[in-house]
Amino acid sequence: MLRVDVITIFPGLFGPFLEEAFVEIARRRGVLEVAVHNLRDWTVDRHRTVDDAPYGGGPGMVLKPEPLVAAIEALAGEKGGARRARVILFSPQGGRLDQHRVATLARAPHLVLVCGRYEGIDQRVIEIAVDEEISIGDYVLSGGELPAMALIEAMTRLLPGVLGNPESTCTESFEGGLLEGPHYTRPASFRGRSVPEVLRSGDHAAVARWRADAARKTTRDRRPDLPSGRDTEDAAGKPPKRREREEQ
Ligand code: 4FV
Repeated sequence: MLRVDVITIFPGLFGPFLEEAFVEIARRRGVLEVAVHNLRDWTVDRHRTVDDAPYGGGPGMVLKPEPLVAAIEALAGEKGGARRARVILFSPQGGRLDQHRVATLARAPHLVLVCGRYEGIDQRVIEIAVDEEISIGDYVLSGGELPAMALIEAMTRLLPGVLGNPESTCTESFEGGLLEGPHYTRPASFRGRSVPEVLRSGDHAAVARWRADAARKTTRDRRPDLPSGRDTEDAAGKPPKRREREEQ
């Protein structure tokens, strides 16, 4: 069972996300537990203040250390001490989230996800209470709530008994480092475009070869940066077109 505690100043953002689709199924089947906490519950002043102006001046506000550290230690325990959970902060400074990291975190079994807001959080919170910073991409969001949902969604797909056919996670993008090739379903012809014959042949070996080829080609063409996007010969053993082009 995976337990996830989320710390945010906008708990309402998570409502529908937790009540729909695979996340709802995983919670109902008892393989996922998600508790969303309002950071303001750890403030001590009557204005429930969570932010303040940045030292050194400049635009925007910064999340204060006291409520954040109090919330994290209440939910995860003290860093280094009897810590009960792995504490993750989402920020552009974090390590890039990928399928491999998702698979590791899905086995946690207890995560505390810290959702920043404003310009960010006081650096001392990271030093005192955060185990890992994660980025979901090189763009700036207004908060860590969507990254938290992205991680929960990605982990949920890997939890036992959630996806109808566990087989499907094995052939997914990034499994084996390859992107998936194209998908087709009925009708066999649409606006004059037909489905590749081999996919309707019933010849499972030929279909598997076609799909492996298509996955390599898609990875080579779309994500040559991926390890498996480089120097993968296609089934005919022809070296990737790109290298040929370069060699010209
Ligand atoms: C982000 C990202 C991100 C930065 C300041 C929230 C915002 C604000 N998190 N991947 N990209 N966070 O832009 O994870 O606090």
